Amino acid sequence: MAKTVTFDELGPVGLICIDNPPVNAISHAVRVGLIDAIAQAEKKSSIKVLLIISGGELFSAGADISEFDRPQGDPSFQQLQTRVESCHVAVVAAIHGLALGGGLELAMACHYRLAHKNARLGMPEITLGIIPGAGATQRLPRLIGARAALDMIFSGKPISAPDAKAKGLVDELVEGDLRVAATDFCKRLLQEKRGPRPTCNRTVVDSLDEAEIAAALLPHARALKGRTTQYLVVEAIQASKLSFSQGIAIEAALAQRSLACRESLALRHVFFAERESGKLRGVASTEPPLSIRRIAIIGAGTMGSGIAMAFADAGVEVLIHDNDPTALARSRNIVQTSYESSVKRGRISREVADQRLQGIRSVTELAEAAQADLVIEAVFEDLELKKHVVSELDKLLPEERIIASNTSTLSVTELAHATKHPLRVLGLHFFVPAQASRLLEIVRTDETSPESLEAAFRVAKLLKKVAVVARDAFGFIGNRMMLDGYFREAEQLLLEGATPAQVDAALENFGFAMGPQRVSDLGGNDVGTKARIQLFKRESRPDPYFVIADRLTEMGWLGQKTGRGFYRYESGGREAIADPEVISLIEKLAEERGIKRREIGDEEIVERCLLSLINVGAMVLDEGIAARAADIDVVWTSGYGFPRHLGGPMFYADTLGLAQVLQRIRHHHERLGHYWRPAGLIERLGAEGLSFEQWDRSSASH
Ligand code: 3H9
Repeated sequence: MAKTVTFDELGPVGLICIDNPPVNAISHAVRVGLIDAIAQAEKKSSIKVLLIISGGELFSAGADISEFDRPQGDPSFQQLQTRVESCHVAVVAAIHGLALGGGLELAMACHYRLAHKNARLGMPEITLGIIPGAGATQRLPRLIGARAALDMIFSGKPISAPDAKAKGLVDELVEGDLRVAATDFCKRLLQEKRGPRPTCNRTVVDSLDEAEIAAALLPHARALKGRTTQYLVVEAIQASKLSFSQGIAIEAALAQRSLACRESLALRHVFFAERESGKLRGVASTEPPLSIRRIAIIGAGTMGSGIAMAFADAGVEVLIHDNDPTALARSRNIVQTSYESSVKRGRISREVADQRLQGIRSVTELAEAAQADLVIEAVFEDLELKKHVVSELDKLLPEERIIASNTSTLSVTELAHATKHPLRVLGLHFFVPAQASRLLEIVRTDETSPESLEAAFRVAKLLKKVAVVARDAFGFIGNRMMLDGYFREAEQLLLEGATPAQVDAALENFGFAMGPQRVSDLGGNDVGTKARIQLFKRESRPDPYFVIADRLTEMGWLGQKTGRGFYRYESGGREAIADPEVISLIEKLAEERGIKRREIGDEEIVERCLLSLINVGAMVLDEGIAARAADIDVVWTSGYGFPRHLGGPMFYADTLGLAQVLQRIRHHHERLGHYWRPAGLIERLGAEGLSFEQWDRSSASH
């Protein structure tokens, strides 16, 4: 096995290099290697200073998350940090790329820290539902103060090296070759007779009262809603006022607690699920990968403009095509306004905004768009129109180029059959706003080639989006589950007696970013109605469920954009105000259907909406539309506002236990009728006492 840590002598400097691809995670093997290297160095009287540096593109992404399920063993992180900190010669960490979590904690145990000016340093543990457990809650306050430490740990986001220097986390910034500069720094330490400087010997200069803790939490309140880790972080940081040994013991106990909690299991599940869903499984491309330097978008509507920005933001040249010059002008305006607003908010510089805007070129001839490496059609959601566009593109584009459709409702297979080369056709389902949303559903037909899929994955990587493959079928993964399960049940609950505000509040308290009725009003009830018409037409099945939303559309109560929908909105505002007229309408619709309305509790709302989501999710899995339950979790946590800290609907079902899920679905089936028919997969797994996670594992092994 290749060594993950090497030791070399550069005169008086002992050079310890971590080399554990792909991200230099501090695995058990790395900890052993580091301890060995220090021991080796200490035996040599010629070594007067130690330098810890890493190979590859980053210093370290932190502890090896895949080892969290087992005990740390010897040496533990704490044993390693103590060994580094108590070393009798000075130890210097030289940081490039990223230093995250346990990687930064290792650097904090070193006596000095250098960072390349482009490096970033952060404590992302909270995003995994754990508290930093390798000394950060004790050393970080000693280096940058308790308040700044709290903020950095709550945010989970890395800070820049210059910021880290300003805060006192880094001693010097380096431009150019880090290894050379760090070796020079070590020699300077020797000349200046500066020896070990243990962080643990420092004292924390500031202390935190209740008001300061609340103020530190405030900017992160939304991201941390419903989470428990934040309280453990506060407890650990407060312990930094005690002696170092007392504080570190408290941190260890709290870290252990956080590792075992459900929140952490769920967040770690999503972390690995996202990485797994982004891999092309079971298909092998034989062609060299197509490089994506220029892309064309057909259709300059809101979606087309958003997709154009997503690519321009990634530095790809964009051609945007529309037959209608007015549409192109409107699109230019959308893009310009969006970049203006990013400049005003300080997200990007004016220079970058101008550069991106220039990277998007309007064209009116389809032949010009055909010069692109990949073409995405985003024209109006009309089957005949889309068929015409793809067949024209098929005639113009060389055979190896990919044609993608951004349809959310139509059959990608039918579109593919409108061309002579169905192998190169697939769906790229972007979500609104395309330039900011995280999810990209990649829709494959039975004929889509491995090369086309490979290109789609590269698009996702390029745009930094989370990719999930769905087979072409009604609503793909996300919309199928939403329409046949979650939203359908929300409408039924309204007819049976709940109010829109009650349904939304119950699901928002559960953890959804936004309740279903507020989502409908935001996206436009007409958009939902149109999509359902297309979808149900495609399936040739009736849509008996969305009577309220469809009636609102008929009445022109389309949501926020018209000031009325499931709620009222005053003068273009976004605040959803309960509307008694909507309640009367719901009562009338219920009466027409012979439904006797009753009091419905929040618990019933949450249970029914979630179980119907899970039940349809299991059908999606059984029908092969999604390959893994974990893929469904990725779709729902990254694209549909399902609370990430609950792991996604299928993970959540596993935590409830599938036998229990089955029993409750059967109960609703008996009471509410055919549309609650239990999914065959849940019946099978529930009967055998198995979980979706086990199902994923067993299907991966065949
Ligand atoms: C911690 O440090 C706890 C301590 O306080 C205390 C302990 C007691 N471990 O994301 P990518 C894998 S908690 C294991 O596709 P990118 C990843 O699964 C840790 N594996 O690349 C993937 O593997 P594969 C705190 C890891 O360039 C491969 O590396 N640290 C880890 O888009 C490439 O990853 C974090 O939370 C890890 N720590 O992004 C940082 N990290 O190819 C988590 C990555 O087999 N990591 N892998 O699928 C990240 O944020 C991103 O991976 C990073 C690179 C930004 C580093």
